[in-house]
Amino acid sequence: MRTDTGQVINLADYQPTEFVLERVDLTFELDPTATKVEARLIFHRREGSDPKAPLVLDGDELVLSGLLFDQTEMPAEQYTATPASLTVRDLPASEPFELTITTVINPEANTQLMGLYRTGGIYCTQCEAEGFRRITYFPDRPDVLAPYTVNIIADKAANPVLLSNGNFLGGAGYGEGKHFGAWFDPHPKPSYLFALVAGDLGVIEDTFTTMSGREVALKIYVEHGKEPRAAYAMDALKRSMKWDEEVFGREYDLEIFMIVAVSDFNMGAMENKGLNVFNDKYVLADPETATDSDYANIEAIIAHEYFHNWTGNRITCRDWFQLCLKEGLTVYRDHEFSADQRSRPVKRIAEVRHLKSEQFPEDAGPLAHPVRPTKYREINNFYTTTVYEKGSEVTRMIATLLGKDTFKKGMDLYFDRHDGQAVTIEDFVKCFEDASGRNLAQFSLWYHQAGTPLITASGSYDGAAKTFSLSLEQMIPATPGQSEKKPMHIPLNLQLFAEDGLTIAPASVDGAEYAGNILHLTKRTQTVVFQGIPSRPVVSINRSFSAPINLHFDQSPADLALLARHETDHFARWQALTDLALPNLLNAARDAREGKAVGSEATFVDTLVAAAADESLEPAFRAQALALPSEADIARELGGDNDPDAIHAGRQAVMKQVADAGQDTFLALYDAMTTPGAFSPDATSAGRRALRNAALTYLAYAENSPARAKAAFDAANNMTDLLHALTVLAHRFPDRPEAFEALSFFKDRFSENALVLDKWFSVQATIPGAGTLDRVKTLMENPLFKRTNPNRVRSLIGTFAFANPTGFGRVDGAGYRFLAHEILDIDQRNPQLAARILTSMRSWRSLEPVRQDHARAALLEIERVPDLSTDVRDIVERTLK
Ligand code: 0A1
Ligand code: ZN
Repeated sequence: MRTDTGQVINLADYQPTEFVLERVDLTFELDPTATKVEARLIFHRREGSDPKAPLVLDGDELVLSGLLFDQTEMPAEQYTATPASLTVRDLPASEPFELTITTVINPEANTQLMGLYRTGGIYCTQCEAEGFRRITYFPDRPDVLAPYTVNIIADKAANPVLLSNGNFLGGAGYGEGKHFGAWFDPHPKPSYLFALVAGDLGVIEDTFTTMSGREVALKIYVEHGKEPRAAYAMDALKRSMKWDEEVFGREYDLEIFMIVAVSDFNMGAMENKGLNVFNDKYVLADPETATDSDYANIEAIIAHEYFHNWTGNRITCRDWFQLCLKEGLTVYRDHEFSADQRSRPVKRIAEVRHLKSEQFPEDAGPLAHPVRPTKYREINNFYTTTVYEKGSEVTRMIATLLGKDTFKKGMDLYFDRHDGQAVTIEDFVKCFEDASGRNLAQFSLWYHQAGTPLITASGSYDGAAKTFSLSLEQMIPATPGQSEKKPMHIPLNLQLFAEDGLTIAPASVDGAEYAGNILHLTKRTQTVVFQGIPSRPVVSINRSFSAPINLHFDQSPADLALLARHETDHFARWQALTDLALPNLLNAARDAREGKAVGSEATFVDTLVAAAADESLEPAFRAQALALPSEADIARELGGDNDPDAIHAGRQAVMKQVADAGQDTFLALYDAMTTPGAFSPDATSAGRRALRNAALTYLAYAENSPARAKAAFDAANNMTDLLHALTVLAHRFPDRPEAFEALSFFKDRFSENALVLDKWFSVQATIPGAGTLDRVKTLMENPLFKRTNPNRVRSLIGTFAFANPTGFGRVDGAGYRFLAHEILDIDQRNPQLAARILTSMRSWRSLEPVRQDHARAALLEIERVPDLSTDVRDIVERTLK
């Protein structure tokens, strides 16, 4: 394990390499414990660079077993090799030279899952961000681009499939029982996009004809027997390829596009050129084993990785500080794809829910960092929701500010200008400035200032003057390393409504640029005056969530109810319903803490139940409306001194009140929202299932009995319904035999399916209450719990820590101590996984004092350990700061 070096990398220190890499030729002789890697690298010294400078290559736990210079052995005094670097001196001043580097690595022993490792009997690589240096010594940084040739030699019976990036050159037998395959990738790429896969795999095949008429072979490799479960992924891939041509004008650029699904993977998936490697969770699906949200995730992640071919691969990052250049943009692209494939407002609601529940807490806590950071200690810890999701929101704001056509012009310019390059955020933004003629300097603060802006708004209507004044103030909270913030350029989609629900168009607007519904907020405080307003308006601010901000705007329940009924933007309708719900949930948490009875406002309850029954609204929207803000959402809104038990009790009470008030509606929906006929994962059917299941949740509160959920469990013919019924039983009636029996039936039925077993672990990890910790510990003793499988570890330990506020956050601190213990154990094998799960502690300072003390003690227990990985050391120290 690479333990902490404590080195901080600064953006300001960026320098191009001294040497230019021209070509890479790799030969792998695969062996489970001793794979020989021969890397032939052709370099020349960069023009104008120091003619005496040595060549320094990166390594990580490497042992050099041979070094040739232009095919002859290199004298020992000319180089120094350590596990972490290879330094070569006295190299030619200008002419190209070839180094042949031989290393021997042990894939079987690679439990970090970075570099070349083994999973389910196959060889697989993961090189982003700095995994290639675990394979061979290399200038392992994203601004070193070269074409690669890859030769793979392996035992033929065990590894009939030999894959790498690019186009297949050919293969043949290679001595006794062995064979080889050769691949060439003509597109210069950085090492983080290298991939190799070898083993015995099943495959499904298809083709795609590109916009210029080229036929591309499409292959998805899975474990034998799982081929039928890859069909949906293939369909999503073809739709992604088509969409990228139609919407972004991007055509695929190799003869073949491959996806491999593996069961041990640290993240969701990886966009290696021409050879995407996926966590099998995001490839495999069938109605019996995958939920509607699994299908939606597969569609989104297949698209995301495919879209990286242009945004990430053809144009890549100059350095890792620019990670959002590829990630923020590609998330934006996959969001737009899903919005086009499904319901745009429902997709937007889901995105914003995710952003608020994951990114907002990150931005408000000790791990807050800018979308484009300026320093890091461990780059693996920067694959964050800030870089991804807030990065996507920043791209979305550029599109909002410029308008669709100009945004498209800017994107086209970006693809033209920077194809084949490794670039920066400044290069990206410049394309939009050039395409639009707009100065985006102030807007760029979104990349550089961390923290979620808070906008406080207040309005006043002058009936005599027929004007409506809106005062807006922006405040960007202090974040680690950034105490002072400048005002930002914030695009607010805004619309005025009359009391009858119709839109009002102002005659003119003073005090801010306002065009196409977008109000440009640029100053710390700004008063905007809308002229020619015939009656007191109801204002809808930040429609479609045009800016990722917190908004404080005191609106009466009656005004919110009007927006919930009449807003033409359905995202804003959902927002109004949420704004109606929130004060009730906050009060309920306060009342529960003080032992008072909880009561909900009639306007809120009635409006919510009416929305649920409103047949003019799509079912998926109604299901989103019924899913009240989560306990984590409530905690975030409360802001501090949080007591998870009180938040839970308060929310339960509100759920019960809504359930009682809407019982007839929920019964009617439960009966009506069936999906007869064969299962289809399409958005409309999924929406009906979501609404029916939301009704079931409320009915369990109203009826206070497991009977209906038990019947639903028995009748379910797809995983969405089955898992929902199981969750209702386990979470609402954990001590009843119905719950126990359903859990045991579920486990027996799916004991052979790892992805479904993950769900079984997660359902139990999220049972509310202090008793769940013991349940989690017992589950860890179950032979089905596999410590070496990241999905399994996340499904039990990760889910418990991230998604069970009352169980994990029990008042005696045992949950935090348990986590500390497990993090130290996981860190021994897989630092990335350990560090990621540890980020579940990011909001510890917003707990009430007793829990805070326990949380701090648990963090200190981790910090005290001397041989932590860099990954965990970095997270624990920043979390404690
Ligand atoms: N670039 C990938 C995410 C990714 C990052 C690091 C990894 O290392 C374990 C793996 C994948 C994406 O955005 O999909
Ligand atoms: Zn990505």
